[in-house]
Amino acid sequence: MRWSAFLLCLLVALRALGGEFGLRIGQPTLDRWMYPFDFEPGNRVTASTFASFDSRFDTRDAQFLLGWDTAALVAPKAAPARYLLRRVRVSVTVSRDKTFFYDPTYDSYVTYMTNQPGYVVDGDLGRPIELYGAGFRGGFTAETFLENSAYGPLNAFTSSNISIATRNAFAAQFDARGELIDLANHVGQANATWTNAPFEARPWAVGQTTNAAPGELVPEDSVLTFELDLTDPLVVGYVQGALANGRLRFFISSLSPAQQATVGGTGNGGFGSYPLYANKENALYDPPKLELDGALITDEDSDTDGLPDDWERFYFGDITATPEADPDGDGADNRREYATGTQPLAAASAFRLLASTFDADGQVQVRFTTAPGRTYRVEVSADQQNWSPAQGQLTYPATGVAEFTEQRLNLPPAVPPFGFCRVVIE
Ligand SMILES: [Ca+2]
Ligand SMILES: [Ca+2]
Ligand SMILES: [Ca+2]
Ligand SMILES: [Ca+2]
Repeated sequence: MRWSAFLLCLLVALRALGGEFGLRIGQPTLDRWMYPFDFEPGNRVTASTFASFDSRFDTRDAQFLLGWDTAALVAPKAAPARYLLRRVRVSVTVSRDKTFFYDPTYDSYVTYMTNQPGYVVDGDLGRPIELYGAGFRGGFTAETFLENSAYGPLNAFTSSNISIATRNAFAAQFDARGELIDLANHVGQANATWTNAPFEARPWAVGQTTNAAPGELVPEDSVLTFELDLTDPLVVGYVQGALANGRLRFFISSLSPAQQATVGGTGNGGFGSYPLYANKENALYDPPKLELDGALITDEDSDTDGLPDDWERFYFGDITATPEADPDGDGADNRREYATGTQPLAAASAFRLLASTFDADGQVQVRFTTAPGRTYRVEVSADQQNWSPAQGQLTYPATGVAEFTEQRLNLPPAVPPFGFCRVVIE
């Protein structure tokens, strides 16, 4: 009794209330094979990912949802920008021997559209296994969607009444507006209810293994490791928001060919060559695993220099950094790097205005770099005294770059066009 009380205290003390954290969670809170015809969701010992080119089904037909609840290990409910990340890594164990070819690099969507214009032959054997964020619909959220929640809106469905793009949880990526979108049908799926144009997916990670060379069949018990792309502020922002929420959710998805005939659709149907992974219910193989290293930044500032201790330690290892210094020589001193959410030891990471122009109609366009966990708004002024918010749209045309276009002119253009704008970072 005494011993267990002590253990409890120790666990509480280990939870990161601030400062560095290093999670090694060898068991997910939930894992779910997200496939329409999984009639025992949450209980299966294996999950697979594959494509269907039958127009009745999502092209990314079988997906694998993974979730880790983190609130017991990293304090939730802080502002998302306070969670700084060094590494986010997910790994899964392959539970069937040599059923798919190892491809460690992304294949463009055009390599799947075998009988459509624009088709390009896949240049390397096999299909990559990809990791993405998780999106929810049908009233579900990361809180409420569980291992055994309903697949979609129908209580009972058959292969003829199920419709595409209706699954309640789906592999998702950020679109140009910075919103999470379902990418189940991005390679040119077409039917009466789905007429969207194809688009490129951008995996947050592609599964890597040392158990096979590219193009070789992957043996049973291989570990596929997904190292998250932390150069994308939107992806980092997703993980930050998940830690603040105490629930981290990812999807594994691949367009590996499934063993079924291609009915008037596109793609390499006909031969099964898809992977199988062990779920946490599987006693024979290691379960999916999360490794997450970072720091939670609290306000504590022992040397009262305006740079929080945790921030200084995260980047410099101690608290001797000064706000005026610019150790990476990018023109942004440490105070500014901290305020704008950029990295003080990386010259490529700094807030920069990349362009500010009037177009032919006198509409303002501003391009600038972005950082994780920050929001941006643009204000305009004729005299640099009175500022008003610009009405317009923020888009993310490239990784780490935002573009603001004013939709309704607040400031009539002078001749020649002249005015001031500023970007406010929150
Ligand atoms: Ca390939
Ligand atoms: Ca300080
Ligand atoms: Ca700097
Ligand atoms: Ca920098």
